[in-house]
Amino acid sequence: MRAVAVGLALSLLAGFASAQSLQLTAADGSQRTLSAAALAQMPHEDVTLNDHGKAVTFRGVPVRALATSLGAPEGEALKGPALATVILVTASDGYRVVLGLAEIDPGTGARRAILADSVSGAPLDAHQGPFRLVVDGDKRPARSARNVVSVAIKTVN
Ligand SMILES: Nc1nc2c(c(=O)[nH]1)N[C@H]1C(S)=C(S)[C@@H](COP(=O)(O)O)O[C@H]1N2
Ligand SMILES: [Mo]
Repeated sequence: MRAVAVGLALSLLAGFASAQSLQLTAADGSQRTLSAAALAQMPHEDVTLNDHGKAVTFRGVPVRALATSLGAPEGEALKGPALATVILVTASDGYRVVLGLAEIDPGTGARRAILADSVSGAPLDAHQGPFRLVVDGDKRPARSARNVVSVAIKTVN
């Protein structure tokens, strides 16, 4: 009975820990976990979401910086076959959004996109957090995946 209670407590803790971290997949297929605390230490930028006509400014880590840390090509290397590189963002409910790497590269498409971890100075609530994708300039919030759980670099075949 006691063992069951301890097991239950441990699995609840593990569930909480996984909800507060991101699963990352690098260009070479290797995987690692990034905690919310580690994400919070990375440089942040503000991006405003057009939420059905209402402007809401989020703060988060540029997706380009995450992609760079995962070995995605950058600078002069971002041409030829590298232009088939995409970033797959997946949420806890299975909602998926793909961004083309060149689209968000500052030297190419220069569209700013962040993985937001706060809004108005406060962490994101359970409805949308702990992480939400926010793409600058989108006319509607459809690409703004809430409850993001993983970010993966992929190459389209
Ligand atoms: N995880 C997840 N994110 C999502 C969606 C979803 O179904 N699941 N819907 C998208 C769409 S179509 C919109 S309009 C907004 C809606 O966010 P809201 O429910 O907070 O208004 O979230 C976007 N992000
Ligand atoms: Mo929507």
